[in-house]
Amino acid sequence: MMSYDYLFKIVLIGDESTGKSALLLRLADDVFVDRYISTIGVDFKMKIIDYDGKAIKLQLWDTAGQERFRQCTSATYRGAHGILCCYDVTSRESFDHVSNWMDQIAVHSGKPVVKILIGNKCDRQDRMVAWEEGSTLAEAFDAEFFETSAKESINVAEAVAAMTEDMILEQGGGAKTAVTLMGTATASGAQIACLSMAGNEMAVVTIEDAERTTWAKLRPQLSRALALSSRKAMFMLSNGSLLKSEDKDSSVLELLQLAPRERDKMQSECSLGARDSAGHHHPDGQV
Ligand SMILES: Nc1nc2c(ncn2[C@@H]2O[C@H](COP(=O)(O)OP(=O)(O)OP(=O)(O)O)[C@@H](O)[C@H]2O)c(=O)[nH]1
Ligand SMILES: [Mg+2]
Repeated sequence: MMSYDYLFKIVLIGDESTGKSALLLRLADDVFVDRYISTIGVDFKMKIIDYDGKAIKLQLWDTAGQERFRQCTSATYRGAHGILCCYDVTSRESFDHVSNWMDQIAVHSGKPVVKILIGNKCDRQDRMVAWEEGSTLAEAFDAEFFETSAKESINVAEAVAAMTEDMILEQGGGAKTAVTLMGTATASGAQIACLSMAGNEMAVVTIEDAERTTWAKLRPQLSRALALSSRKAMFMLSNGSLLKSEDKDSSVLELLQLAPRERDKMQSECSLGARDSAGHHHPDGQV
């Protein structure tokens, strides 16, 4: 058997037909099946992923969304490190039920658990729930948010990478590395490049409308770069202050501290400092 550094239990929950089994299949076997076969009770798969040079073994529990299985599925929450709570972006009803599912987590999980809200089927044109609605709801439940498509393989691995990062943190691992976020304002928006300590460029995200793009929107886009670079990143603004959760709605321009009229010539830098195991912050990334 392959050895591993971490073992995490992840449970998929949410209304029936939101695509939990499809997400599981995409994650574990990288396939998609169009036919709907409603899950009976609980299904289970194992997957080993590489994260930050470590082998992470994921125990993936796929539960039935149907009401009649509720008692048996809620028993699987116990001992979970992470819970993926899914709705279907084409089903308003499944979105309205998210808060019930979140309440279930609070009742049954029994310890702090990493939660991710998933708006699945984002490939479909007939959506009923806007991205912003999902993002706002996720924040209310202190969960990260991703819109995914199990069908087109969009954001599925990214959501799990973000979850893995948080689960490792929960286990007490402090950040040991840091990356710098370089923001360059352009005439129409902004570009943000993630640079590692060694100076390798890891990701460049172009923002079309920097005034209206918020940090909360940007986070999923940067998560892959962050996942590659550090276990936990603390964002520091150019004036040295830490980015707090209240800042999440600030526009990228504000965060980069660029005055709109100056944005063509100015280059602003905000760095991702590192935190040592005692939680102290190291702006230069040296721990
Ligand atoms: N277009 C599209 N269809 C999807 C996606 N994910 C799942 N589906 C389809 O939606 C239907 C339901 O998917 P499942 O994964 O079985 O749903 P589930 O949440 O496991 O449902 P229960 O097991 O009953 O709780 C199937 O027909 C899937 O093919 C997606 O990302 N995009
Ligand atoms: Mg299923």
